[in-house]
Amino acid sequence: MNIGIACYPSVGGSGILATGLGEELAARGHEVHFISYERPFRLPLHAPRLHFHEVGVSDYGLFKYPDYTLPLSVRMAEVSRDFRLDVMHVHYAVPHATAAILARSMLPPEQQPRVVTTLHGTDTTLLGRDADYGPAIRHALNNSDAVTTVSHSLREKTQKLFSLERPIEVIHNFFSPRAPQRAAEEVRRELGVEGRLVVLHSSNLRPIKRVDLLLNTAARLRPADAFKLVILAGGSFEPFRADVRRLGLEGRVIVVERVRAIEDYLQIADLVLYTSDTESFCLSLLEAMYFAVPGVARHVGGIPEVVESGATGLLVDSDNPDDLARAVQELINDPAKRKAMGKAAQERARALFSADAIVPQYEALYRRVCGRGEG
Ligand code: GMT
Repeated sequence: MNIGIACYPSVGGSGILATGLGEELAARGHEVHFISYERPFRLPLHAPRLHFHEVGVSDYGLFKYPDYTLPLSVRMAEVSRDFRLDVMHVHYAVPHATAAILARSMLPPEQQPRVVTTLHGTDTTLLGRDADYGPAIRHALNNSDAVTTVSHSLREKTQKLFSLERPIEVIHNFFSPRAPQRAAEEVRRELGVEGRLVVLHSSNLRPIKRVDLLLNTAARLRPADAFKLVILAGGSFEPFRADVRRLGLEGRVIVVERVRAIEDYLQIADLVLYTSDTESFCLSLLEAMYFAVPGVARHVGGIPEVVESGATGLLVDSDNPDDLARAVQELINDPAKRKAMGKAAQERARALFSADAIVPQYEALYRRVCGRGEG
């Protein structure tokens, strides 16, 4: 099939998932066309059947705010027409779903691709609730040929919020780990964490991630010099420097920015810690599971669909740092338990959230919306 994929190209779960999906689809013989304002950062430069089409954004002086939706929809229509796309699969509704619906309506019926929209999280839970976005998102979802969410939890929230006239299908995320680019010892040396236990956190640091809670939890861990909290920051850490000082965490928190090869850091992690108020899935937890690293996280959103608490990690039903620290401490104090949970986490990731388990579900969906049988 000829498949278009629109996604955010920068570091972020929806873009990582979309890029991984495109690679897997190309490996399975499909022609895959990525459409975005920048090349997705994990997209290989040269790979058979993988193409990238850049969207130009105008800096026309009349505009107070640059517009992305219209040039995106024009590019989508061009790529659909020129490469005879069967499906346009958009990741994250805003603005991709709206642009795809507009692109489709610009084309004559025989050139129109089927539009599949995958909701990833805040496109429902934050923007969906925003009166300035909600009606446009609802319109785009109702006019998509299929809508998927990355967890049952997100499906429920989406149904409740939008009361769509159509079913929503759940297709969980997957991850295909790559080999680390650097040796573990080299990464440890770079970070200065030799001989220390590494607690890893990787996120865009937005308010929903609750970095305040992350730091307050870390400040309670003992002995204080036994661990380092390594934060892979997809956003500015500056607003949190004062918290680090106030909590006496200087020297124990290491911030790394602009990480491209997440695998380099996953290979040296002993556990991961996520304190978000909500996560539709938390792809970062799955990435860690692939490296046999157990996670501690809050029991929110779709996280319980990813982590089986007590078996492949520990989920905490509280936003109290004492409760979170107790769970982390349990894994710090008991290396055997940590190891066993990590191994179980890796097995669960491979069994439930591998490309082989998930990608055929998308292929079947594409075939169905194109009227090529149930798949
Ligand atoms: O929705 C977002 O905040 C952005 C999005 C992203 O692009 O990183 O994250 C969401 O999608 C990921 C991939 O499906 C999920 O793993 C994240 O849990 C989800 N974030 C939230 O729900 C807050």
